[in-house]
Amino acid sequence: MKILLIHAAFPVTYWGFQHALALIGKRASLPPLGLVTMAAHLPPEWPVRLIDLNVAPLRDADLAWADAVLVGGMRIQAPSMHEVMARAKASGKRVIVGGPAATTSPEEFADAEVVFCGEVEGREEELREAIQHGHSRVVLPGARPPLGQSRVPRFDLLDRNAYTSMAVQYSRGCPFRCEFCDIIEIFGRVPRVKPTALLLAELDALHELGWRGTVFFVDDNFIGNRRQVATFLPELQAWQAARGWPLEFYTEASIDLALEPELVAGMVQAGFRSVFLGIETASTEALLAAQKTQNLRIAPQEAVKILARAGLEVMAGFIVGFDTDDEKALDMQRQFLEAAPIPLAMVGLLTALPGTALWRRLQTEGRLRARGIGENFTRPNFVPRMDEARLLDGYARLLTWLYAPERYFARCRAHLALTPILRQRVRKGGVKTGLLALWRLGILGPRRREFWSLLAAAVRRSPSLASWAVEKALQGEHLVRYTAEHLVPRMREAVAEVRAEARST
Ligand code: B12
Repeated sequence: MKILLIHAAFPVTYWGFQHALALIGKRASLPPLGLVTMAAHLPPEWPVRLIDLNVAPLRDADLAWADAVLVGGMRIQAPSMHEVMARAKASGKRVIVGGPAATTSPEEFADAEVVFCGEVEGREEELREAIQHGHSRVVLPGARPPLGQSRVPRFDLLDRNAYTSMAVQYSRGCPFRCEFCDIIEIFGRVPRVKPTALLLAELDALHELGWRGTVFFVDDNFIGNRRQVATFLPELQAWQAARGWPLEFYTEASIDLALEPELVAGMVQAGFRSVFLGIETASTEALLAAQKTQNLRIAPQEAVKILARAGLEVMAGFIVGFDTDDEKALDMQRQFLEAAPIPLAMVGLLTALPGTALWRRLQTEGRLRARGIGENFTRPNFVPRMDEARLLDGYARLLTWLYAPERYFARCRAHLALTPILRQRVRKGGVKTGLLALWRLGILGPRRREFWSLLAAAVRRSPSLASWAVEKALQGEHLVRYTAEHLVPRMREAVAEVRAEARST
């Protein structure tokens, strides 16, 4: 069987970084790790090709080559997934869909011959059957497999130069029980950890393919199993040291990481340089109601500073639209972010994801909305408690304020003031990226003053921080433009829509 893997296209979003990538000749920030992992579990004699639609278009010749087309993506990629499936079916190919969207919302893929839900590890026979014969339309997940059954992803299938970062996964699952999170529903509350030898073999594979630079550990909570992580980090550090520190890592973790100085030090020593935290809100009331009590174990301002001083830049997610939120809560978000050394602060509207405790509660309360509403980040997909027009208007103002260029660069400088001077290496390709950024942001860009001022401040602290400053300016360019050109105008339309609805009822 000739297998064509297709990673569906993303719309322009905060996380897509499209405005930054275009400046440095890259196509996407991260590769489709799910697809290349799944590919390693296909029969080895089957030829496989991969097209990431965020990197290259799908040509008719690709479809003509394949016997079966396997499509993957998140719910946000669903429009592109349906488009691909229609093309594949029109050329008479069997279509199998899998990955996050198929797993959480199989009913939305009536257009696929087979919807393969859940993880593939240990299910190689089922997967082969599904592709060859397609006996059952929806293949439901079985027990959650131990990660020792996973295989080294087929990184060789990727056009690696098109990405700014590569990705690996050390664990799946998270021990906490936040009401809005679907991770615990999909991957469970007992974090499963990969054997160290397997994870290091994955890094070996990337290294042998010539990858140098950033690698994202896509774990739901990197410290979900602290004991295991504590034994893994020294091995990772030794791996890096033996190869002359070829990689820099970033990951996601719960905020109580800041209460674990040894783990933090271990991460920094192994080459982690930043971490994404779900801070969500400064409102204790909202955190208690959402059962995110781990965030009450340490003041978030304190946690961010501890991590930044240790050498981990904090990226963080924030949520507005909790049932307890009112205008005061939006002000609290602003006050918190005013002083925060968090350049990448991602503020989103609360969304009820299918299968979560939040979804079930809102369903019982009759507050879930029909499909289609709330799927493009501009309205909640449920009836909020706060007056909706005021919530959306407050959210749009918060974003406008947060990603005003002077605010963004002020947060970068706040981080710079805390960060220690750590090992930084100029990477293959780094000089070219730097020069492109200097030209496009520093000479031609609309925010030249902010760019040079951050670069100068960074170099004054240490010349080794120059590449960090360039990276922040690039990311900022996307965040500022996405906010002003895409999200806020759409939010304004959403506010008008809500007001019109209110008038007509
Ligand atoms: C890395 C990541 C990202 C990266 C994207 C990387 C990329 N290029 O795909 C970034 C940071 C950009 C990102 C962004 C977002 N993400 Co994200 N992300 C993840 C994360 C943390 C890891 C994904 C991963 O690589 N997993 C590792 C692989 C090995 O696992 P896997 O994908 O599940 O694949 C396994 C199976 O599903 C299966 N499989 C996978 N594909 C296929 C295909 C076929 C045909 C088959 C048969 C099987 C199969 O095989 C694999 C091995 O078992 C997940 C959480 C998670 N734990 O998965 C969230 C997750 C996928 N993201 C999610 C969301 C919501 C988002 C955002 C929309 C958030 C936002 N509000 O903006 C954005 C949108 C993306 C964008 N660009 O705009 C949701 C998706 C929910 C859903 N049902 O669709 C998840 C599950 C997190 C969550 N809390 O719910 N994300």
